[in-house]
Amino acid sequence: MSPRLRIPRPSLPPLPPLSRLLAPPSFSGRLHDARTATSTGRWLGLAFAVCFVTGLISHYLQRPPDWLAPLLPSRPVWGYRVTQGLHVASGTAAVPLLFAKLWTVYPRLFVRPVVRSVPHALERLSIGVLVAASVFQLFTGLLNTVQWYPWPFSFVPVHYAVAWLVTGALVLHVAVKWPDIRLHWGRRSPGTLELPAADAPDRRSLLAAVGLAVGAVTVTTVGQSLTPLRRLDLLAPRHPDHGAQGLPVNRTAAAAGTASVAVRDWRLSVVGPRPYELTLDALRTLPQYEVELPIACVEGWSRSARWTGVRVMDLLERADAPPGAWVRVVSLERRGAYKVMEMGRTYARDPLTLLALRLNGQVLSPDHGFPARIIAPNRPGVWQTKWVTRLEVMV
Ligand SMILES: Nc1nc2c(c(=O)[nH]1)N[C@H]1C(S)=C(S)[C@@H](COP(=O)(O)O)O[C@H]1N2
Ligand SMILES: [Mo]
Repeated sequence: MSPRLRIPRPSLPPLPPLSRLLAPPSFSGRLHDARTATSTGRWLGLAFAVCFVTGLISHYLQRPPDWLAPLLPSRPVWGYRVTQGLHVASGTAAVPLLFAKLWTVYPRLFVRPVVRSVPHALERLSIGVLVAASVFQLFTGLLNTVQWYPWPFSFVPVHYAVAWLVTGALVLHVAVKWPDIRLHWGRRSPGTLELPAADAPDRRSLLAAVGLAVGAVTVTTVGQSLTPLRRLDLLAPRHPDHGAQGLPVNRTAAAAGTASVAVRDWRLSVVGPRPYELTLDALRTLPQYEVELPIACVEGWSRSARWTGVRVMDLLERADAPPGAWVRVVSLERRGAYKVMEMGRTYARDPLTLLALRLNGQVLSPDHGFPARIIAPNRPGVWQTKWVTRLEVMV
């Protein structure tokens, strides 16, 4: 008789009792405590504050109410470059910070009872709003920097509205948590004193890792606007050096449908008290000025260039525009959000504001707005209108 082959029966580990499966998980250690939450929270709060303030600046420079439009400053010329560079950099840095903060506090999801009282319910609700709005804001903002809009709503107004939602919920959150924040802010918070020695490196490692992640995303993207660091710009969607004539392009002439403009037929028309028209050759015979100004795109990239052309103030004077006049600039582009641009009198009268014909010493390429484009100091890139065909004097 042959020996019986013994096949071991596969054995599964015993299931834990159902009561344990349904019980909320328990968290020990210091990585989920109030002190770690305060440490990550203050950096996230700083990033959100910078993002909100620079976002408001961007909003009011782009869509000023009527009373504000004439007051917007055209100096410093690099102002919008700095504020918008900071906006996109702080928003990008907020992504790893938000991950860290949510990971630190997620055990709070398992707090039982779910609701203790009406104020407790309201507080949890406000945190739900804060988390949802923050995740939405950073996610859609990041996709906007790569000009990808996989949603049915218009980005700018939604981004603006949700910014207020995030900020309101954040102010409420800080107010509610103020006693905790105060307790755990300083180095010698009670948390530190009670801390078992073995746990201390843990928290430091977590914060160091978060700092490293923030540093890494910042250093590999910030070169898109901070051009001395552009060699390190590995992850930003635009590189300041890549593009026709050494300048990135957001909307090409082909996309705008202006590639086939017949230059022979092109005229600049200036509508005002004394209207007139100029051919491109006639524009070239007017006094030309050269300025060094950046294009600072709302999506975060920015690049300085040398522009040559006719001063807008000279063109307005020729049309007998009164000193307080503002200007409406119309592009050849048939459709598109940036076909028509309005320019307050501070920009219109600024000697640096040009109807540019040349870029870095060469005739404008079609993608940069041939035959003529606007370049003005301290303005969002979206209002540096390309393929200009008409200036309308407004009073
Ligand atoms: N007519 C018109 N002008 C426009 C745009 C446009 O879509 N249409 N895009 C604007 C945007 S968003 C930016 S950032 C700058 C970019 O200029 P560039 O392509 O010459 O770098 O042009 C601006 N001028
Ligand atoms: Mo832009």
